[in-house]
Amino acid sequence: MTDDPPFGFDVRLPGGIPARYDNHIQRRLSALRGQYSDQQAYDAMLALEDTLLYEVYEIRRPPHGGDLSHGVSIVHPGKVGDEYFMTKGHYHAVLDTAEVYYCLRGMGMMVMETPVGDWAVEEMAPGRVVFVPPRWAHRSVNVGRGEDLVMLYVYPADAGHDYGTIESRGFRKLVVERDGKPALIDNPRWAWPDRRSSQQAGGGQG
Ligand code: PAN
Ligand code: ZN
Repeated sequence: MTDDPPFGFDVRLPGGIPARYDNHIQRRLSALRGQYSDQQAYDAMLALEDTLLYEVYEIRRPPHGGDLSHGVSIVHPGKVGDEYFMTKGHYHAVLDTAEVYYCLRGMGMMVMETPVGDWAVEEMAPGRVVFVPPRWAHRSVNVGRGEDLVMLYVYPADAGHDYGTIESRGFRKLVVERDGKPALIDNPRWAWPDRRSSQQAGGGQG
């Protein structure tokens, strides 16, 4: 618990950089190693430049259950092969914590899934809110043409981040460009989390 006084700040468009923030994260292509399905395109792009994919302006709050971390995420436009620029994506370390996103600018997809393999994708456009329920991993994807995807987010300050699960198998669905439009395809690298090992274990029973 802190005794911080209330505060307000502007998020001016089109830039979307909040007038107040505590921390600025920049994530580049090298941070998404292994996440893009077209490895050749990834390697070729990285050889040229470690391109800036997205930025987060964080209003950090102490990890207290009643407090709310928030900020603005900006995913830049572009593709690796035919797969759009996207965030790493994560589960919250405290799995039972939700998040709200509000799209201020651009066109995007929020790709979500649960530890038992349920998945969902919600479109993002200016003025649209997406609610990410507790237990749902989430990744934002910029499907716009040449425009930043700017979103305000709010989540419990004690949620924390678990990146490892997504790093190891990715999301179940990938967002790629097909005939000039975004489309969902299955991620060949993805595998059933728990069932795989239990199927193998039960394989001898016919
Ligand atoms: C967001 C994300 C932000 C960047 O603040 O952290 O969009 O995505 P990655 O953290 O996956 O790199 C959020 O969901 N916080 O919980
Ligand atoms: Zn989150």
